[in-house]
Amino acid sequence: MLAFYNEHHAQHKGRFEIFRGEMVPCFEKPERADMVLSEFERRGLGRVVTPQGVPLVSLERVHTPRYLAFLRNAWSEWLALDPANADKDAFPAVWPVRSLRSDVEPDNFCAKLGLYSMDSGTPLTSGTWVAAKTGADCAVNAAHALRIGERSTFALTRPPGHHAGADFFGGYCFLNNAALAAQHMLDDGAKKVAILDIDYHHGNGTQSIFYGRDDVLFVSIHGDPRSEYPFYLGHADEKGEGAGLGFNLNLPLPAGTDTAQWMAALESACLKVNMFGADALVVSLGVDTYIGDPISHFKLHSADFLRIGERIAHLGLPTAFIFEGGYAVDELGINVVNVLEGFETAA
Ligand code: Q9C
Ligand code: ZN
Repeated sequence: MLAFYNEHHAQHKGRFEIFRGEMVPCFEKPERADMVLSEFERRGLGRVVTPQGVPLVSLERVHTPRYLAFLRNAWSEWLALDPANADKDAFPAVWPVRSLRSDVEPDNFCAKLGLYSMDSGTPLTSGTWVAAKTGADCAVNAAHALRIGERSTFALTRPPGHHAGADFFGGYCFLNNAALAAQHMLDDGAKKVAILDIDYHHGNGTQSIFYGRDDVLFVSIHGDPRSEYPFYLGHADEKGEGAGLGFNLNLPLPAGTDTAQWMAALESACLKVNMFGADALVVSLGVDTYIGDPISHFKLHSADFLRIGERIAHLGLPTAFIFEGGYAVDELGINVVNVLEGFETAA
């Protein structure tokens, strides 16, 4: 398996996130990618390379130009408000909810932060743009490598991507790496691409980006949004719209879901992917389904991740794994690399 490593990931390093009225250290931290890289290398799963930079037009296939301009310029606009902001992360504090207008871009930077975000748990920092852009490079390179004959690739990057929409950040995500990978393969001549999202949280950004389309199948297994982030999307009745009707499958599961229940959902997910007849598969690989995860409520064990990788391999598709969530840092490398090794062993 060929891994594309984001060597700039640590430039995105949030200080705190707001959690139940308190500032707590960020769960989404640089050590996460370090753990995965060292375990990937320790097990000798494959080559680790640096991605080629992709042009901004590739990002515009998924994200709006005005959102990308906002992200690129965000830190300098934040500093322009007050030079003392250099030691503070930027957080949104106001949002254009129902009845307010989101079609007019405000000049005020705090207002822009709200327009282009979905929550206050995702700090924007001095290195966010560089880290997110290099992460998108990893994802597009991982997709391209499949097109030129690799069986499996891995975008080893953070911050994650699946909560980011066409024009907003949130859920620790800024650029939707999985969507960028899928779109790149279509632009390169693939007819159909399936995305399987196994992160604990519903991939609301990925779903919304492809909701009206029949060339991308989105299938997600996740904590029921009635009780779990992102709360406002991810229900079982969301099946796609227009041409996309039937090309979106959500499999929400209750808190406390164990290995047997989760693997049964994976079976349904794989059946749907099989029937779609994709040319390639993108896996949003989050391991926050682990029993020891500090912010999630499923009960998968480390050994289960090997079986998950094996099952995905049996789909028989060129597969790009994109790293998403997983916050039990000590076990993170083992859990992620177990999926990859399970895949490689069975492929
Ligand atoms: N303090 C991903 O796994 N808030 N994002 C949780 C815990 C957001 C998770 C609150 C969780 C987002 C990619
Ligand atoms: Zn997650």
